Amino acid sequence: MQKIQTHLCDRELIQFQGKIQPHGAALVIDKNSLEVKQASSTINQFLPLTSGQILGKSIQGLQQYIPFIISFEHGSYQQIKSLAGDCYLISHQTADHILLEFEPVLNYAYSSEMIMADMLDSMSTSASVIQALEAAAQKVKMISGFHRVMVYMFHEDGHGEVVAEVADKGLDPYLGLHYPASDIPKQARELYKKNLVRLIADVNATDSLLEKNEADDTGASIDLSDSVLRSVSPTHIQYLKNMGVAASFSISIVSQGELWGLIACHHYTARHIDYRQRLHAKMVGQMLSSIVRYQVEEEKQQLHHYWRENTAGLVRQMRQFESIAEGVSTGSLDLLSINGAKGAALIYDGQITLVGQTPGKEFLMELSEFLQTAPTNQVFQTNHLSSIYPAAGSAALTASGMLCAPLSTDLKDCILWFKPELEQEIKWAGNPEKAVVLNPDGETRIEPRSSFAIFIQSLKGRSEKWATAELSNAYKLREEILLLIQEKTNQLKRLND
Ligand code: BLA
Repeated sequence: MQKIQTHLCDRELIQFQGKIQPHGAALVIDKNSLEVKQASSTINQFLPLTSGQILGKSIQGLQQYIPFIISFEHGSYQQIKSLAGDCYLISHQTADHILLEFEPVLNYAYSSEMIMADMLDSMSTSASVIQALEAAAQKVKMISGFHRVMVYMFHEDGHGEVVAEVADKGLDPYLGLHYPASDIPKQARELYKKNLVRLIADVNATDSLLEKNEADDTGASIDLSDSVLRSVSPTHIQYLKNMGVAASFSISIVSQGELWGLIACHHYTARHIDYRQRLHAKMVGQMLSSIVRYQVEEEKQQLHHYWRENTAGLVRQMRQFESIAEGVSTGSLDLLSINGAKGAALIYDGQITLVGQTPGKEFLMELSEFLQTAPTNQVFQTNHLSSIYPAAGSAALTASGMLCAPLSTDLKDCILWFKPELEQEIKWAGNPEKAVVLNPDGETRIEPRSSFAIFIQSLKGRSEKWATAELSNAYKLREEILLLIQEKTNQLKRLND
């Protein structure tokens, strides 16, 4: 059920709602005719014209109000005078339209040079990635003035964790809390990879509709992906209200083309920060993205490289020994050199050879018999062995995770690697099983959870997950051992002939 509901979240077309947040105004202009096709009802706060009066006019005819529109370049912005005082005029392009957005300029003291210098300074003095994350959260707090600024990191399965936090005194910390993947659905993550910041200035505000002439067929199909005022999914608004948050601001952290996390900010009253403040926060996010890219990813890459080199080394070493068992257990490299396992067993020709921390041989013989009933003869893994083999519960301490490389089709011969149990307690902000609830009205409406009360899940019998690099090394070693076995059999045959 949870799956179906999550799927419903993923389907909402968040960039095609045809509405904007009411602290600014928007015009949608046809690229060819330069005619105003849509106008938000709030346009009269910035220009002495109502949306009705503006619709159908050529943008060139509005030059007395918007004197400096020379460039409609994607992402360009300029400051102009308007009825609402100084405002930013921000321009974006879609396939057929130009989107012009108006937003008030607010008092804001910092220059981009200052933010940049400050960020570079703390980047160069941060001793660890966590310190860099904290420094970035500090900067965003300074720029935005939000009550709480968090760095929210995604785990491999899509759920997230607050890994750094700067919050005003008196607020309960969210540091260390986990949130289910469905809190930020797929299409939102895709959008956030391209559009790096978003502000929800007031969850209680009524959105302003993009109005159009009746005869017009542009409809709500205008793509507001790049809009800086885009109205936000009602489900997410409800989520923020349930959390007690009145304004939310978030900045993407992207590493190697993937959304690595967000800097997520909360305010407990409505809060508008202006376009330049958001640009500055975006800059901090981009710098943080490069730290993550270079430090976190580099560390991972280096480890994977090390394991890969060791795999090649182990293959060479194996060939220098009389038996495979000796080759993978007695030299300077062994079965534990090629991945993060803490124990390994080679089961070959009825013999068991152990390396590191493993369950006893009796247990392994029984496990081997169970594995012979496995529906595959390919490399496979689990980080929760007792879920497929309940008897493993007793050996969880050493063997919660198992990676198996079969060496014969009946699986009598194989290599097993083990990872120990992670003493893990996950603190969820609300029960993750109830992250999505169906609206009582009908099957197709969904709602976010209403309680964020801490829910402790203790994970027993689970190990750290196996990385793709660990699997590919197991494949490689298996291939080489099969080759070696074949060569030895051939040699033996030649000797006997
Ligand atoms: C969007 N969900 C978001 C965003 C965040 C979160 C940060 C981006 C918008 C923003 O800046 O507010 C989630 N916010 C969090 C989390 C923390 C936080 C985890 O502060 C932790 C501290 N949400 C649900 C369910 C659905 C859902 C059940 O709980 C789906 C039905 C949807 N979340 C949802 C949608 C968006 C979203 C649709 C996109 C909003 C948009 O950009 O229009």
